[in-house]
Amino acid sequence: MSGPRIVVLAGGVGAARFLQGVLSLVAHTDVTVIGNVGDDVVFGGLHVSPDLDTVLYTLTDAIDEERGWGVRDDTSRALERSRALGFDPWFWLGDLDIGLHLARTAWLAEGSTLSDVTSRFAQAMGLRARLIPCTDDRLRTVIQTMDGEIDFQEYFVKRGHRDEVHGVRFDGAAGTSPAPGVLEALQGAAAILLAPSNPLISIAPILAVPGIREALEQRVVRCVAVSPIVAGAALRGPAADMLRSLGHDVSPLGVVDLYAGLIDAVVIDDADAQLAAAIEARGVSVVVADTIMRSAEARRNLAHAALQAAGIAERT
Ligand code: FO1
Repeated sequence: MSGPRIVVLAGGVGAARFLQGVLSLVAHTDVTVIGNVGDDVVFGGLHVSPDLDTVLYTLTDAIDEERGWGVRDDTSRALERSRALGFDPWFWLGDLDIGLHLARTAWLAEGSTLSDVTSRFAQAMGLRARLIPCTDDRLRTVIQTMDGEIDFQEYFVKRGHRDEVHGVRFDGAAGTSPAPGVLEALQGAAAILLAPSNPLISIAPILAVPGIREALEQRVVRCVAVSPIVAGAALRGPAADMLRSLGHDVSPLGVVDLYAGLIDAVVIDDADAQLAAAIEARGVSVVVADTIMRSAEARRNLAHAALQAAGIAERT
């Protein structure tokens, strides 16, 4: 029996952990995940889709939990060989992970779309939730710094996200279309959730695909965001520094402002409870919860808070 359909806009690690919570509460086949592709990279000729893969590996229990990305217990023999040959493997790809990128790269070269390839992986790996890239077209996040424009993974991994960010651009976004099923999922949803991902580099690229932001603006169901900012800091990654350097408030308030017109409610951490009144003054209702997601129980509780804010009663 199918229940209310839930659509989640998702980045990488935080989103994947939140999705584990969602899938512990609702039927997997009722969930559609729309994933970010702005941080995709072609490395050593292989097409890597870090955010899609992080969701796929996490939800199929293959993830390296400690790092939050890549395959658990993976080895690095291929990269060691490449280094011995004089290549600089600055982007770490484990041997098992490389197997997936080989298949993706080959199938894309044969003319398959990224969403076809993603659904083949999902099926082969036993993922029953639907995972769709936001677009099948080329969209790349570019970071503007003092040294000029830098590709996302070069900024994030090679340069250790140390550059001050002066701007973010989604190269190619204007010419993209939503992947098949994206708009239909949004239009048929009983609730839409924005995962606790970086609003500037994980959710914004998804919203930059023409049609997706408009679908959210025209929603007839509730849309709930989970703040990735807690007590003035990001749970992971450069979100706090980026918000600051781009002139946004480094708090759930800054996140809510970035989502103006797109959300009806936000889940904020207990540590930020004092911001509830200021957020509600902007017409966005607030649910206060533990958003840290240390354990399976915490992920489930956070998902429960978001679903409740969305007006969804779970079946379990
Ligand atoms: N993050 C790193 O900090 N260093 C890496 O070498 C690295 C490699 C990598 C390979 C595959 C993959 O799926 C993710 C990988 N990540 C790595 C994480 C990735 O750069 C980020 O988590 C996301 O792009 C940010 O959302």
